[in-house]
Amino acid sequence: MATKVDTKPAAVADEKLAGKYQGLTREQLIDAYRLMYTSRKLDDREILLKRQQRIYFQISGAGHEAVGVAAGFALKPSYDWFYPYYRDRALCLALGASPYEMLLQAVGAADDPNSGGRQMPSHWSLPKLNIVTQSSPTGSQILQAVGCAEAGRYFAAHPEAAKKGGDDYREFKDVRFHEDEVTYVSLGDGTTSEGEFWEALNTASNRKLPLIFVIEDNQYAISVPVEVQTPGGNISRLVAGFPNFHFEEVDGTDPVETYAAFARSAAYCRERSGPAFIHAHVIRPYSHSLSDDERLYRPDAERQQDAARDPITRMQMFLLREGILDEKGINRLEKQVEEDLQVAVDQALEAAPPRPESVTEYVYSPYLDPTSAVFETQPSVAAGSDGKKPAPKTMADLINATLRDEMRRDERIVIFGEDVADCSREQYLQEKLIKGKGGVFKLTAGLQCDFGSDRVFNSPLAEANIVGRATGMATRGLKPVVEIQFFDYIWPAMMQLRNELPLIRWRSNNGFSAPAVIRVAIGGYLTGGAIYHSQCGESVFTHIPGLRVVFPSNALDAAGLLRTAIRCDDPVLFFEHKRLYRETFGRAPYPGPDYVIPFGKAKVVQEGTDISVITYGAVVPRALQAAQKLEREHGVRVELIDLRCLNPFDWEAIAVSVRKTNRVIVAYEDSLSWGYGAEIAARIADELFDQLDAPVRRVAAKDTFVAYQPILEDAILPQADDLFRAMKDLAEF
Ligand SMILES: Cc1ncc(C[n+]2csc(CCOP(=O)(O)OP(=O)(O)O)c2C)c(N)n1
Ligand SMILES: [Mg+2]
Repeated sequence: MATKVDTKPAAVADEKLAGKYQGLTREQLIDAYRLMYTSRKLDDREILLKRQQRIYFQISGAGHEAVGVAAGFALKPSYDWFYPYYRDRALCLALGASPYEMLLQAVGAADDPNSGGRQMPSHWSLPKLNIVTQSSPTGSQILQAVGCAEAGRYFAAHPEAAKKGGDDYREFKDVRFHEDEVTYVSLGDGTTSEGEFWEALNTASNRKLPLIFVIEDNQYAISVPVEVQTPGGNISRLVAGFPNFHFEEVDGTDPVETYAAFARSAAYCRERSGPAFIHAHVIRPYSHSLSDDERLYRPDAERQQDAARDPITRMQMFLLREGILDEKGINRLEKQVEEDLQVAVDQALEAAPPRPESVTEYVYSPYLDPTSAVFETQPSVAAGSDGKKPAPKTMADLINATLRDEMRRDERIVIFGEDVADCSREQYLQEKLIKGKGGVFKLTAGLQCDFGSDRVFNSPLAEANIVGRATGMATRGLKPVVEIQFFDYIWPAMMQLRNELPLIRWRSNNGFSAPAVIRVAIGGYLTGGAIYHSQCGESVFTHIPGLRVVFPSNALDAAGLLRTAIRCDDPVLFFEHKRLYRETFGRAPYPGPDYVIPFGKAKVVQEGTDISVITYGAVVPRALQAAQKLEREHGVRVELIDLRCLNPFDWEAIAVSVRKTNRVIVAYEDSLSWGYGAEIAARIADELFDQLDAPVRRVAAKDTFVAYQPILEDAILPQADDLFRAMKDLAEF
């Protein structure tokens, strides 16, 4: 249903009505009521189905129907972009989603176009309509919508970048954009308390993005009233100072007034004047969800006041009063809606459930496997101009060179993060007054100068902002390669990293994907780095399905793996050890612009026959030092394996080595307990038990924090001496 009519005010057929109903025609007003009524009745049907235990969850859009339909009329499906929240049933219907598609999600059917039975009902995701997969954490959609709006604008400025090809992720990522497209994002009044909301306002305002924020203010967040969330009780008053915005505050139970607010806001955004903010006052007549009974915290009088503003009744009265429909017409429309719904319900209840074997589908890209032989290449080292072998470079140099070459090759790459630009005040660069910064570790130095400020720029000091925007951009087909300045400060982005970025593909059943790259400076051994500049913690992230995690120990691997990260079709967390950035160990000449290394392939750093040491990152050079000493002094030959990639990891290489040596140490820099080595040790114990001549040992940091005083730091982090002792012990076991 939901035949979409052209809703541009300029295209109004009946001129006489143009002023009267804010440009909406009689047919549109009838259609609005049909959509609103369908939305409400669909909620009612789902509630019944839940009570009959035929579906497993229900959350309604009741009371929010008018604002949804108004937005749906003012904006364009499959043209504009939508980041709705769970109360936006009427919006999705107005954009063209069918009740049947919604019911398929409620029953958890294989054919559910939103998620294939993976997400709760009202978690909208309809690629054909540009309705982008939503999740359950309140507010995590907002920064992604910012990134989406940025991506649309970027493609408009760089249309060549939208082209397919390139023998990489771009082959599988269709880009669609329109010069004057708008992004819609909605949230509840309670959700305005989330920090990510304010981070999004910041960037939308600063960058004058074509983004409409919609606050559906029903005065409650479950049982918590708006004045507890919002000082003064009115969000419009708080945000009024943000520059560049067009603001609207409306009665969101009135579809005509709300439509006008959306039409003005959309026009403002389409002409690229900046973002818009629509604060719509709505009601919530059905409690928060079926698990909530609002009578426990709202007296009858208050609830009755809300009921008097019910948008369904109001719209019905409006149509009657204006003579647009008479009672018979209303009855006919309602009857038709209910009959259609019955058909949809009957059909949905018959729908087949998903296959249990399908649960691991789309955790990663089904199109491009970064572990495959396609990514096996050899370095191609060009001789210097004097014909001599080029000088070995540091890891920092090669990462910088790789970023530069990839940016040249792929115009979809954008780089942002804290301090990554050469200089935000461009005129200083133009007037050659300064040299430029390019990252606190200088990894991005010169990239802004080479590729321009719309491809390399500073973010606000807000890590969720960085990862959330990157997720939105990657969803649209850009390749953000963003930087988290210190691993120690990745935690504000944890919601995006745990619940969003790596889940986009799986939860949308391959409807969307977000293959962004997050570079993170990690690790200790800094002499003075202390607690908050030395952290590891990689196992927190290897525990997240859907996220590739890479941790190189030397310059050559960093170059090859970073290139694979950029070209691949999955989100990648790329750890760069700060201590290794400029180390003498592991320097290499630049391996050329096409050097890639497959993920999940370990490197045997040195072969041995007596003990296997499985490690990665900054422990590699320390373990090598210990192994060489052990061989010199005791003739013990250690096989040293550098995993390089932590998810996926090279189980085969470990198994081959353990079968050979029958003794194994897993060594890592992070604190011992629950660390990355626990998984490897468990798997060895499980699958290679009969190969072992000694217990599986772990060498790692003490279960404490990394202290400032170098004596303490040495005692806390695993040193070559600790590794030496553990290797010697195990050899003698
Ligand atoms: C980050 C997060 N915290 C808590 C919840 C649980 N929760 C779900 S909805 C909700 C209230 C949301 O209120 P509001 O933003 O006003 O939207 P409304 O439901 O009123 O439309 C809460 C606390 C959640 N989903 N996500
Ligand atoms: Mg609310």
